[in-house]
Amino acid sequence: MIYLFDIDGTLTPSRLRIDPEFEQFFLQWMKDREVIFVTGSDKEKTVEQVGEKIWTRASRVYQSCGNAVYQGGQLIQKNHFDLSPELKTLLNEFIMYSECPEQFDNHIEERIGLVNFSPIGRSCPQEAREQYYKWDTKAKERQTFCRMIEDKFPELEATVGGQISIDIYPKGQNKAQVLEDLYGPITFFGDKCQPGGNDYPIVESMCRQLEQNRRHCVLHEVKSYHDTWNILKEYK
Ligand code: M1P
Repeated sequence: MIYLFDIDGTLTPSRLRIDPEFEQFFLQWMKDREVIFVTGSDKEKTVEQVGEKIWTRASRVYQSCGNAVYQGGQLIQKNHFDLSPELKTLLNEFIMYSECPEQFDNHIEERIGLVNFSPIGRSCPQEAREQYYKWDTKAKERQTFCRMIEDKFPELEATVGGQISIDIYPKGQNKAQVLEDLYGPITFFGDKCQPGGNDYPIVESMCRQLEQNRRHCVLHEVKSYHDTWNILKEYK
């Protein structure tokens, strides 16, 4: 069985370090199991959040929604995606017209095979991050921006990732692409499993494979790492 985990909101709070007690539990839990990660984030952020030990103990890590693949600590595969001037212009307009309460720097982050865009700015302090997330849950600004990007650029896909940003990549280069790389039964844990969320493509694809009897799949939609922890305890 392959155990596939999202990171932000599933193993850690968004962009924060893993709970030290859960870290110890998880390191034990990983022993003799095939554990794989899939996240919109880049390697540096993921290592910072889960720690070097967990990151390297995983059999494989799919960063940038599967557009950068690491195994044994090495980058073994990557997809290209260049931010076009037209997309940059649209993102700059979003920054200007965003109605979010406060804004900070670092709105556009170019990663391997993916662009991460944050209307509030990735440099926001933790308190402003939490406030934006609360505000956006009602205002649904990120969902609106995702729809606008996909309307203007039908060759692209935009999905809501963690608390303050969206992930943008070429159509189809979403998290579901990792399934093409993995053989055998899969158990997946993710928090953004509803339409518009960046775990949704993987969930949709797993449900299809299950219906067609192509793969045995188990799905766990969690609200936080606490849910994941409680579920994993049952696997002991
Ligand atoms: O996995 C999706 C995103 O999760 C976090 O998003 P945010 O900063 O919006 O909470 C980050 O790890 C981000 O890099 C990542 O794309």
